Amino acid sequence: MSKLGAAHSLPKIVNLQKKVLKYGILGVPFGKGQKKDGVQDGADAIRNSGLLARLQRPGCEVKDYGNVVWPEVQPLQHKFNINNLEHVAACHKEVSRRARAVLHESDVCVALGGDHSLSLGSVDGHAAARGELALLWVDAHADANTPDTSPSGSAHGMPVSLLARELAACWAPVPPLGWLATRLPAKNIAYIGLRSVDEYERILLEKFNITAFTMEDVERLGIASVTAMALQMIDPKLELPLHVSFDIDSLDPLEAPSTGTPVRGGLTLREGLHVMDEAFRTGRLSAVDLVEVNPKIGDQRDVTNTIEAAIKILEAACGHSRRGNYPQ
Ligand SMILES: [Mn+2]
Repeated sequence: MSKLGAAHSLPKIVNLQKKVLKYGILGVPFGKGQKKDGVQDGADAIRNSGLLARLQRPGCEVKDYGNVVWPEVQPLQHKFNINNLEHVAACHKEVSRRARAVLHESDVCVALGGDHSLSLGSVDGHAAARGELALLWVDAHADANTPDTSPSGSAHGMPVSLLARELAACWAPVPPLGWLATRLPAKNIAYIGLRSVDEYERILLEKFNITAFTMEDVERLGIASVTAMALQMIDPKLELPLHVSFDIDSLDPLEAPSTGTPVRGGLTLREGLHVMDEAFRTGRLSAVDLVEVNPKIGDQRDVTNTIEAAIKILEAACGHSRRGNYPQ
């Protein structure tokens, strides 16, 4: 069998790691983009399980920037099918500002959720700091409803439609979200892990030709091919900053049960780790979202398993290799 050093990408990692990479952690204790109590406590629950100490390694410096704090909001009369719109808009405007600031001092911004609506802010802040991005959305769901097509009105099911340039024509301007400047080309977006796609989302993904590897594709092609193709398609010239938005519900509920909208038949933790390992190995990973961990769902064992899975994914984002790392 192959020796440890014979694997294809190992020498490249050594080159990349001549530089010490700085990671900034930003907690987003926000859950009003969905309906279940508890997800707002996800960031602190992950931190309190020893996250920072776990992520540190030679070649990787991790700084905690604390939790995002956003201004009090007044209830808003509006016609949009976005629940808690005033809170969503106020929080993620601040997430955007903070993520941008973190990226001025760090190589990588890690946004810890909180629900997936926070990616409105983290992607916007990332784009403000670094320009055009490639976005890899790892999720059981497409999160691509527009305010008009959303069955629930929950903002965590809408961020992709609100961030994608071509989809902007599909929703009327929402004044409280006027700060949201990012319009990512649809060709820069790919999904991995889909298995619960709403009818109108299906139409939008097809219409705008958004790269989507569902669980069926993972089944047929394997996670290694799917990941390589996704990264290639969103950034064919291998030059763009990479944003990985990782919803813990992409993992199978047997691996990560404490989440608000679990769907059976998902990625194994090993498959999730592979995606993040490869994202790190591009050398262009500059933002990660880890969202939808809800420590109020399930029993203690469920919560522990879910947090542990989240930390393992974040370790991979920090370059912890299952092959072992070299000393600096
Ligand atoms: Mn999601």
